[in-house]
Amino acid sequence: MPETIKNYIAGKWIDADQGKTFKSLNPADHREVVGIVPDSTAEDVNKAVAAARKAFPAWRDTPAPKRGEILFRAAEILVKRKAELGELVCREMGKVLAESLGDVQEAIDMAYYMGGEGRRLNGETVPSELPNKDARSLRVPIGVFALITPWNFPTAIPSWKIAPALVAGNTIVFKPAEETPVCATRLVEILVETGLPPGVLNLVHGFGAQAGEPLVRHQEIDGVSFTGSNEVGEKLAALCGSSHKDFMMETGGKNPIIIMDDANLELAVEGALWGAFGTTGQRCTAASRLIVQNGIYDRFLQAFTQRATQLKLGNGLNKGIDVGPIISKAQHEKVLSYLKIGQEEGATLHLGGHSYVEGDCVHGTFIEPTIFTDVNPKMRIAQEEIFGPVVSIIRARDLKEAIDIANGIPFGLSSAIYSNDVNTTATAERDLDTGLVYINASTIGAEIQLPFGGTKKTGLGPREAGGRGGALDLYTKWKIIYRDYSGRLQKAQIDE
Ligand code: UN1
Repeated sequence: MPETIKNYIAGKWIDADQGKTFKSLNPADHREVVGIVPDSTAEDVNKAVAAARKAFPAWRDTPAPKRGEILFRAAEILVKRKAELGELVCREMGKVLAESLGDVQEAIDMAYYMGGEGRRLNGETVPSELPNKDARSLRVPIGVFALITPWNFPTAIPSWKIAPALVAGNTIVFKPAEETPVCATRLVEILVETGLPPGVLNLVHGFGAQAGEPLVRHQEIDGVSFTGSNEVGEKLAALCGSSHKDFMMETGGKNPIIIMDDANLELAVEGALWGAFGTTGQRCTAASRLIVQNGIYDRFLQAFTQRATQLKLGNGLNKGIDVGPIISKAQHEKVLSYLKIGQEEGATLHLGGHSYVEGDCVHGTFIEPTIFTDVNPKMRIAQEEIFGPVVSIIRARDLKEAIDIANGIPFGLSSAIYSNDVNTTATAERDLDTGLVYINASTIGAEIQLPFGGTKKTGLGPREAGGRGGALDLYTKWKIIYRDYSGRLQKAQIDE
C-alpha cells in the first residue's frame, strides 16, 4: 500500500496548497508506489520560510547543549528503528539492504556526532593588545537555511545537513529529492518526535523548478546547502551569490582508483568492484575510472571481469543481491546513452552494456555492470559523471602518468591507490588533487567525523560533515567581541 505523505510546516502535517500530488516509485519494481507526495509550489515554500523565520530567535537562544540533546534523542530513535528505515531506503531508493542499513547508520553517526557539538561550539579567546580589554570570537547561527538533498543517500545526506544546521541554532526548510520523499519524511517524523519546537524544521516536498528554486530565491532564506548535479548547483550558486546568501554545494565526481604493479591483486579487485558497482555506481564517490599499470593490467582485468560477472542484480531486499536498480527511467536513459557514447568514441565494451531485464527485473530499471577497456583518458566516458554501474579502465606506464590521468578531469572528490610501496603511496597522497584520498582502500566509505568534499568542480564553499573545517563552518558565522573594561578611551594600534 502506498503511503500518503505530507509537508511539515509550522509544526503541522499538511497537503500542498494546490492539493496536487505525485508518486514515488520503487526503482526495483515500478509497479509499486511507495508514496503519494505533495507537489508543492511557491505558496508552500512561502509558508515554510515564514514558519522558519518566526521560530529562529527562540531556537537561536536555546542553549546549544539543549539543541544537541535533541539530536541525541533522534539518534536513539534511529537506532531503534534502523531495520524498518533500512527497508524503506531499499524500497524507495533501491540500494541493497546492507547498504540501505549503512545509509541509516551514517545518519545515526551524524546525529550523535553533531549532538556532541552542542557542547563544543567553541570560538577563541585571545589576549588583547590593550590592558583591561577582552578579545574573543563566537560561533553564531546564520538564520534560515534551505537544505536541498539528493536521492542517492536518502537518510545520510539529509542528516549531514539537518544535524549541524540544528545544533548550530539555525532553522530549516528542507526540500528532499522527489525520488525519495518517504525516507525524508520518516527522518523528519523522528526529529519531530524528539520535541523539536514547531517551525524549527519544515519539510516541503516537490520538484526543483516548482519548489526548490522559489525556496533558494526567497529573500528570507539566509543560507543554502545543496547536494546534487553540477548543472543545478551552478545555477543556485549564481542565485545565492547575487543575493548574498551563504552557500555550499557538493556536486559531481569522476573518481579514480590507481592500481600499481606491486598492488595486492585480490585487495585491488575487491576495492574496484565495491567502488564501481556498489550502490549501482550511484555515489558521488563511486570509482568510475580504474587506472592500471601495464605490468598488472592483464591479471587485473581478468580477475576483475570474472568477479564482475558473478555479481547478482535484483531487488535489494532479496538475499544474495549485489547490485540494485537505477533510480529512475530518466537516469536509466542517461546511463544507456553513455554506453552508446563510449562505443562511438572507440572504447571497447568489454562486459555488460545493456539493460538487465531478467525475471522480475523487467519491472524495474536495471543496467548490467559494465566495463569499458581501451579507454582514452580524454573520452567523455572518462571525463563525465555517469552515475551508474559503468567503469572505464585506462592503462598507465608509471606512477607519474597514473596521477596525471587521475587529476586530468574537471572533478576532484575522491581517489584511491593500491600499492605496497610506501614511497609510491606517499607520493600519491601528496599529488592526487582530490578532497579524499584512500590508500589500499576503495574511493567510497568516508566517515562522518572528518570533512567531506572535493576540489575543482566537485563543490563550492565549506565542506560537509565533522571535524575542523567541516559543516560548522557553513552553519555558523563568526562574531568577534571586544570588551573594554578600562573605563577610558583606549586606541588600538595607537596607544603606547
Ligand atoms: C555521496 O555519494 O553523495 O563516502 C555520498 C561515501 C559515503 C557518502 C557518499 N559515506 O561513499
